[in-house]
Amino acid sequence: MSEITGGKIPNNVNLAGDRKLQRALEAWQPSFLRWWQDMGPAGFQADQVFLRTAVSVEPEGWAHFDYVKMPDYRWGIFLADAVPDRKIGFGDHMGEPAWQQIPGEYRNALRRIVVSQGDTEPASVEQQRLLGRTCPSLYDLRNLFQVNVEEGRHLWAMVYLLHTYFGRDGREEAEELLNRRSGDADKPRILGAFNEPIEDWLSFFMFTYFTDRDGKFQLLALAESAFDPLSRTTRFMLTEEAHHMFVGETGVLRAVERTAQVMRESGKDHPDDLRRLGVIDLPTLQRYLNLWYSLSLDLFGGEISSNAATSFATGIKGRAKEEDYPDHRALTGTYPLETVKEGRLQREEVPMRNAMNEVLRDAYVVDCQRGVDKWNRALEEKGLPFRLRLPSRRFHRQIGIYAGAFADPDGHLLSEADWRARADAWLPGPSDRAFVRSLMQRPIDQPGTMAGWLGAPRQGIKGRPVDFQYVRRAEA
Ligand code: BYC
Ligand code: FE
Ligand code: FE
Repeated sequence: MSEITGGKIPNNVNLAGDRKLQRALEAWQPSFLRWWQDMGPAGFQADQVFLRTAVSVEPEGWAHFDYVKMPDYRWGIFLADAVPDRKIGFGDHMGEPAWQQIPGEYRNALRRIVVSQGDTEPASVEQQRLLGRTCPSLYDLRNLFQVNVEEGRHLWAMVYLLHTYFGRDGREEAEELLNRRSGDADKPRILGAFNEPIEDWLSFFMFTYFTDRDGKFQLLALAESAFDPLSRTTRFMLTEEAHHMFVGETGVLRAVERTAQVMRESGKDHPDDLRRLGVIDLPTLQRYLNLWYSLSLDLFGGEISSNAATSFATGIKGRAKEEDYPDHRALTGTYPLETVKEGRLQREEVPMRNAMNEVLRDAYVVDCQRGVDKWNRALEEKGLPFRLRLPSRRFHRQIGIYAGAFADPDGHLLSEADWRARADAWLPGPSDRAFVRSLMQRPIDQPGTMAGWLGAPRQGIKGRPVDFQYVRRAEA
């Protein structure tokens, strides 16, 4: 059963029963709030936002919806209910009791993973901090802030683990999580995609579709962890994550629908004509998709990884939905990979444990395709022949075996010169970005009104209508 104790930090971990830990987290809290004021959504901290707050882990009723000023949001610490007598489900320790404390020999490896996970959460808030100024509707503005406050809570989730289980090192890492900055030359965030700018709402929707979905799969893999507090923490984080991906999927869908509608009404399909009509042409949507998909593929790490093998062997990190796999030790068998040797593709059999990053990426790719299919159904319904698609996983990679190669979206290898000559057709260039930004010059802040490039959502939030006042401006 979960129970919420009052006090400064809402939680179901009986913080009041551990005064030392409670003091340490209460000392970190002002630093977090300072970071939120400096790096959280710029210009909206005094406004009342209709937000969901996690208040327990009960499947029915874990969330409370109401107006709140973001700095007053109740960021809490919640672990999913314990599974009684939970056993380790994979790797060399399979069948042994799950760990309630960290075995000393695995401390560094676990800390690295918790820190990498924790680092992405504030990074995404930093990346998105200026978007409110150009929101396409109040409904979307509210969704942006919902995502932002929950990424803030995910940071709390990892800081709880660092403070509780990693001693002084953990406390230092918790401070550092507030000191790195997305895109900073000297103190960047740890993983690649979290240093890329998100300057427009199309990027935001692509990010929440593709990059938050990396979050889903990493969290699913960590939910299998032998380290039980990590498993319980990530299981509850996944509950919130679903909404972030919904924001991305429906955001891209609404952009596609609006463009398709204008294409039908005007009978035009040339990008220049559509741009003049104020909507995002489909090839530009495809280029943004190519960018955020490839950046997100990189987040899974190298295809061949001894780190991944060690994480699996030790029980630190499993596969998504480990119970669906027949063999939980993965000591036999290989994974067939197409590697690049001297500019050519070549098949290589990799020991299964060393391919665990790729196994997780496979599950991710399948999940990504589902939304793309929905976007394409919207085009089909309008009788339009254009189809969006996921590029090859060899395209535009910066991590792993394809990092030095140059592949087109079909996965064919090219010379660097050929690739560069054609990259403008595949990835957003300066003129694409300038055009997309030109559609987003000011906030659309009348309830129910949508920017011209974006369709209306099917329904509002928590039974409220689409034209509900989701954000009440302080000065209005
Ligand atoms: N950028 O063996 P390798 C989310 C490093 S998203 C820069 O290939 P390994 C969210 C790697 O650290 C989910 N560096 O990979 C979404 C290693 O460094 P060292 C985030 C990278 O170790 C939206 C070296 O390259 N959670 O929650 O298996 C909004 C070789 O490593 C990158 C996690 O990622 C990269 N992309 O690591 C908000 C889970 N990739 O050891 C939130 C935690 C690899 O040589 N992290 N490197 O210094 C992990 O499980 C693993 O560390 C990785 C793969 C998935 C990152
Ligand atoms: Fe998150
Ligand atoms: Fe998220």
